[in-house]
Amino acid sequence: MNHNKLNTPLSLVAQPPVRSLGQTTCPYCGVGCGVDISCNGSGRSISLESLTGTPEHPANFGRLCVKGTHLLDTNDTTQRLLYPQLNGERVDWDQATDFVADKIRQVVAEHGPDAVAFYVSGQLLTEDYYVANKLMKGFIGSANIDTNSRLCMSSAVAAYKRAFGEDLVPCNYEDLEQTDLLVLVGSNAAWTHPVLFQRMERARLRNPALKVVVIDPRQTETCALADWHLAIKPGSDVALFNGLLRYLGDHQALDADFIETATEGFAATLAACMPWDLESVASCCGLSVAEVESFYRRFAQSPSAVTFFSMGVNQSTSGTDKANAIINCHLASGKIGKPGSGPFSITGQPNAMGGREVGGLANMLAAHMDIENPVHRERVQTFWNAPTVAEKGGYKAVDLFQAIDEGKVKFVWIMATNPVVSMPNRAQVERALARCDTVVVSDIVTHNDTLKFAHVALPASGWSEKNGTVTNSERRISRQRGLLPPPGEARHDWQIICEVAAKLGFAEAFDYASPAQIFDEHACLTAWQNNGERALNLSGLAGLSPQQYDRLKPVQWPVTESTPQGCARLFENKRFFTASRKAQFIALEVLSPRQLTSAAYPYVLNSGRMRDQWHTMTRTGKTSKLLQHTAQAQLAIHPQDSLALGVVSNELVTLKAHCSGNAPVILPVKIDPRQRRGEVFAPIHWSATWGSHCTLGQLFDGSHDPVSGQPELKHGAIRIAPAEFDCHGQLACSDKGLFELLLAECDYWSRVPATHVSTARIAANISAVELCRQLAMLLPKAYCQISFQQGSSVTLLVLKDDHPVLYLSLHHKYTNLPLDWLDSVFDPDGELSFEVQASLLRNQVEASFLQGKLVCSCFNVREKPILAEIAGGADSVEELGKRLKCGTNCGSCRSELSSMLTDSGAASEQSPLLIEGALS
Ligand SMILES: Nc1nc2c(c(=O)[nH]1)N[C@H]1C(S)=C(S)[C@@H](COP(=O)(O)OP(=O)(O)OC[C@H]3O[C@@H](n4cnc5c(=O)[nH]c(N)nc54)[C@H](O)[C@@H]3O)O[C@H]1N2
Ligand SMILES: Nc1nc2c(c(=O)[nH]1)N[C@H]1C(S)=C(S)[C@@H](COP(=O)(O)OP(=O)(O)OC[C@H]3O[C@@H](n4cnc5c(=O)[nH]c(N)nc54)[C@H](O)[C@@H]3O)O[C@H]1N2
Ligand code: SF4
Ligand SMILES: [Mo]
Repeated sequence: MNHNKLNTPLSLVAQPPVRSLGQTTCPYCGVGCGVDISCNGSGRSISLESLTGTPEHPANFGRLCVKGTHLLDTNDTTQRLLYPQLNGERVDWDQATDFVADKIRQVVAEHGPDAVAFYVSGQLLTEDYYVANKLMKGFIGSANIDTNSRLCMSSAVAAYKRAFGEDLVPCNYEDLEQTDLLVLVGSNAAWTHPVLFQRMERARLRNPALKVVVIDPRQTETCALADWHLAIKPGSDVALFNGLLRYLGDHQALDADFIETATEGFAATLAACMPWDLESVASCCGLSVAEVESFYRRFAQSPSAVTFFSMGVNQSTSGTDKANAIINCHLASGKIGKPGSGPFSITGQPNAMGGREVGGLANMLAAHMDIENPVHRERVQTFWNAPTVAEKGGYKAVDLFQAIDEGKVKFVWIMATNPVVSMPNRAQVERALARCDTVVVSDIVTHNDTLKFAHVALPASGWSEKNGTVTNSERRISRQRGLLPPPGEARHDWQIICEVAAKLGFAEAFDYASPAQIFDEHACLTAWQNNGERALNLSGLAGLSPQQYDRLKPVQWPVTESTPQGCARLFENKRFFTASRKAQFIALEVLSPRQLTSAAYPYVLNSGRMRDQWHTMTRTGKTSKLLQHTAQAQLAIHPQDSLALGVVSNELVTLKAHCSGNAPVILPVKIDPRQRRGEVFAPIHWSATWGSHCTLGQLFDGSHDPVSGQPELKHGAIRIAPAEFDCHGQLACSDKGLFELLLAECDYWSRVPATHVSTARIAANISAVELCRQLAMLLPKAYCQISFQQGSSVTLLVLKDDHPVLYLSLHHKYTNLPLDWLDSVFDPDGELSFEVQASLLRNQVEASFLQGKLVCSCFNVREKPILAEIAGGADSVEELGKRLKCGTNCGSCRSELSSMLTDSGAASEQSPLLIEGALS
């Protein structure tokens, strides 16, 4: 007998690896791509080994963008919130939820239910969202539950409701491939919905007749696909589409039969468009008459058209009107309810649509029923068996933070969103949260700008641990499956909400054993007393067994007896969901943005997304791989404007608005001829966690659309001036604690993390020599310091056991070493040669490292080798892929490769964007 084996504990006996396939959904954008994950092990000792797109998922057919491709690189448990905290101290769950429930009870007793609010997120799963909405509206008895989706697609929701009687997105992704005309309005899909953009590219190749129009003040990467780019004056979209409606009328391009049988309000709407002839439109939109006319002619003549719209439409003080102006044109030309046609609002977040379904906005009830409608209220209350039901709409996001600031709301529970960064009027949001009696934050990370204000921090489970459903932009419900156990004591959002509900005395109504049960209740509610009144009907998904729920295949709602496999396209029968069953035209006035430029604030501030980052970077910021494309926030500005300001590329400028608060925003300049003059663009992702002056939200004043309540986040009015600092520099330090200590000494800092070392751009109001002396005083005595001074510049290299711990270079004007070279110097496995030390001290780098910026993150291909191949004859993206592999994996850089080819005049005739094996 083998005694050794007998004495070995069971867990140490080598077990054969258990391999399995986990199928789930990407947690980022509203495309809703399926991902396949190969898992190893079981129970608590499971690991996720590799990830690919799900070949059979109808949203992506196997493709993923760069963010999805790198999901596993950001999924470790570092920086995860692991335990509940009360005023910064670890407590157990019972203490935390007792505290939350007691506070809610106390505030309701003293000030009424409207003094309590939830601020939730389109990144919650439908099941989380459902219980949060049910608790607030049916049991606490207020409608004060609003969501970051207010900042995202509430204008589209309001427009759909006005036109169709219900919040219904008529189209699906196949329409993008079946259309003859694709109009992208206020969407940078190449970066923000990359897998859909790849489908558009492919459609373009298959159908040479397909034309693409991009309507965006900036010339974005999306324009690589465009036949026409209309660089519209910001905020002027209503004029453009009002003009289109008039043009359709003037050129016999109306669908009179459809207008007559399926719509109402056409005559008044057309009358409101009469002032908008070609000249007036061109002048209002800052375009030429020829540009306007060629777009109009194409729309009028095209047998089908999809208008794909996003934040350039929604995030506006006339966002709802912009969306209705688009819808009007589709109704008038009958380009709706048929293949390849329709006004297609594209959602940003993975579950913005699911949130809409459960009614997670302050002006909705649940299952597309209305708060103002007493029949709906009664119906929902009875279904929930609830003690009460909110009788009027609650505070919408901007008003909510104002109400907190005014002391009207005394308790707020924030879930899965980072409003201190993402809301406009940051100064007010910070003040409101600092004043609020109780701020509860459920999040997955230990630090973000909002958690700084939390009295209670609750650790939620994250993607890869959560179990439930999400609905994408084309109404497709997909399962997100929990593959890993939540780390530490983290719990699922729905569990946390239900536990608090139970402690409030509502245990019976929140006694769910699993997300499957919650989903079932939601599906039943959509079907309950529906009678064809509401399109949102999931009766075909009611009563699923836990196994059926677990195996649920992606399906587009409505799912009913008549559409058991789901429904790809709405309104094919020309029946809408208004009282008359007819679609409504909305007559629209052209209004200017509210935060207007003036002599004091002459520049228009536009803001939006970068290719590789997700929102406030709590996840995508964790891997240096996703920071290589854009390492730092920059302000894109037209060359003439930078000349007028006297700033050159990479120099720091200060940005101020009338609502700025005390400190300015400070960003380095990126000179970009693709900007319109007088308009600048900044990315939204960087926050106070990332830099001392990266608080963009303070520059937008909270002006919002009167119908939807959606804040304007594309049109701030700002003043720009060169930032005055006496010294500028670069800091790299491998000791994280020391790094933070040093940053705190600088007047300006902005993190640029690398793999082996923390680095930052810094600046101060003292001389380089003085700052160096001050920082050196904070260093441990045992370290070896070598410094080098030349004129007003100074460099400092600090070594421990011959390994670099710190590198600091300070100058009167900013210069920096390339990040990847610096990073390689700090590689703990590398050797620091004398030559490298000398280069560092002289602030120089060997030429071989200067390969330009990273273009393809998957294969680490940089700008210079690509340009060299283009110079050497590569004339298509495909050819570049063959030579360097760039663009052949996730494809996110292909539009950029295409731009590089076009810029260098090398693009071949044939559209260069397809790669072998893309979507079939
Ligand atoms: N990489 C990445 N992808 C994302 C996200 C992310 O954080 N990172 N977030 C997701 C989310 S939640 C969302 S909502 C979507 C947003 O997706 P998009 O809406 O595509 O992205 P944005 O960059 O916010 O803005 C789109 C464009 O609107 C333009 N614009 C500004 N003003 C106007 C105007 O007045 N008229 C017109 N026609 N255009 C205007 C801007 O110049 C910008 O290029 O992206 C989703 N996808
Ligand atoms: N200036 C400007 N501002 C904007 C925009 C703009 O274009 N310009 N866009 C707006 C838009 S469209 C959007 S959608 C918002 C997005 O803005 P936010 O929603 O505020 O940004 P995120 O970084 O996505 O915040 C999500 C938070 O939830 C946490 N989290 C992740 N998963 C989970 C989970 O499962 N459970 C819990 N409890 N927490 C989780 C993350 O760590 C993070 O802190 O920004 C808006 N703000
Ligand atoms: S396009 Fe990218 S971010 Fe969006 S769902 Fe697909 S993989 Fe995720
Ligand atoms: Mo969004």
